[in-house]
Amino acid sequence: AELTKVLAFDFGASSGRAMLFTFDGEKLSIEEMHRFSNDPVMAGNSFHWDVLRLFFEIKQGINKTVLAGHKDIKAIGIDTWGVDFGLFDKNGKLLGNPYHYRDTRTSGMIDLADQMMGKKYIFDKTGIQFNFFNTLFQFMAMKKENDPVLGIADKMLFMPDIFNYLLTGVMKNEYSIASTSQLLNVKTKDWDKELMEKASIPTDIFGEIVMPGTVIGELSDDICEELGCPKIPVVAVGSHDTASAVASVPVTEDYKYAYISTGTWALMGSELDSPNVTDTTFQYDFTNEGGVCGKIRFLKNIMGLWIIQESKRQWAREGKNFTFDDLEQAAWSAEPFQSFIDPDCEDFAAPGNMPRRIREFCKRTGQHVPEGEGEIIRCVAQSLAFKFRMVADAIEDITKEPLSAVHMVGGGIKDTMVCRFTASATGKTVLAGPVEATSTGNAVVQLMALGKIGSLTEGRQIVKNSFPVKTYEPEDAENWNKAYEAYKKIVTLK
Ligand code: LFR
Repeated sequence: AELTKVLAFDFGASSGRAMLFTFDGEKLSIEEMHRFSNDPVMAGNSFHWDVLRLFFEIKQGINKTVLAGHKDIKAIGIDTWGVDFGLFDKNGKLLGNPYHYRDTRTSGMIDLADQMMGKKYIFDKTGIQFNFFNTLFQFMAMKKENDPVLGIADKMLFMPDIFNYLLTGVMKNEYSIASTSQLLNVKTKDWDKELMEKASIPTDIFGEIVMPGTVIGELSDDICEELGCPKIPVVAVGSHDTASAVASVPVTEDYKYAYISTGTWALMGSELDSPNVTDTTFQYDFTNEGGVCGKIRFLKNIMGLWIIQESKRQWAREGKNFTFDDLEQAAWSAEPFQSFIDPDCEDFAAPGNMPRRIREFCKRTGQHVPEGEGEIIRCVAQSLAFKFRMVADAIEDITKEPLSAVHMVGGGIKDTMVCRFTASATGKTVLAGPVEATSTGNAVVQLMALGKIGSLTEGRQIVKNSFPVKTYEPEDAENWNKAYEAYKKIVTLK
């Protein structure tokens, strides 16, 4: 059979990778060509992405792929986390370092926006949930600080748009990533200038929106010269990582399910054909993000494995170098259901000493205070699983249809404890896989752009044929249900 190779770059908040996908017409195979850490830098009280370093890693990834004998890749696609962006002057030069979405300059901006426009107005226009870090609030913070860069900015590009531009010289704004900004109109799928005017932010720096599957351009001559490669097309994929991850959910039959794209974040929701922008959705603070092939990602952001990852980093800073396996072992030996946290409480949003903040949360809420790492991890993992239950209940309440299964995809499924807990907490079968969800969805859209895959359904069938899916059934329903009642006294879904 004819083989088609594409290269998918996927950037997460803490690492990135270049994955080579080979498609034989029926199955995909995957090979890691390059993996690198993504190390944001705190400098002068601001938290930034090291964007040139990340671009360097893209070039490394292409070069390694070429050197391994894969000059014949037919396309390249890039996805990253949402909302963050860079500004460019009229000569096409980058103005400063993009900010990390966890930078605190946006604090207070949701309230300010509420005063200026009303949250309901913003939600009705955009269909997007209120995350303090949304692009809208980042611009409002720049405006409030009189950031001089705003005066000379000519174009705004989101992170994946930046990399596409640096590779091809072409500036475009891809739809799925643009939808995360809270500046896009959910109905027209184009920039909402009226909203921008009301928010007193620039209206003329936003570019042409292109849909996932659009060819942005080819590698520039300079890049080809530098890397010794041919003029490979660069495809705008579902360039928001979550859009790519959802595209890989291996569902081929028609049944109601929720997906959870797990990693640092857990994005839980369902896929819709059109946006759900109602009072109920607004109250639940669900989001309608843009997906591939015209789909809407109706979901909620849940702070996923972030608290566990950050706890591990804290223990390392204290000289205790646990592996994730060590932590899982310790958690299994801790007492179940002793205390709960709300993973989405703002206490846990910024990096820092999570074990201390968890203890403080439990103390403040009159619960058993978890001590060792086993108790801490068990507390976080169970709290996360119950949050999934809460969101599953909300989806069922909004759509008035029961969910028959939960599909978990992404690197977070390596945490088998959380997968098991999710099945038990939700009382639903969990189907876990693919683990490389984001890069797989990225590759599927590239292959669609190349005309090798005909539809999203076909793509999902191919993913199902290609990668393992592990099943987890609920256990110990009685105790989990009882504990859920206790959890609901501590945590509410807002
Ligand atoms: C996941 C993700 C989420 C987004 C968050 C911040 O990696 O892209 O979807 O809300 O990061 O951008």
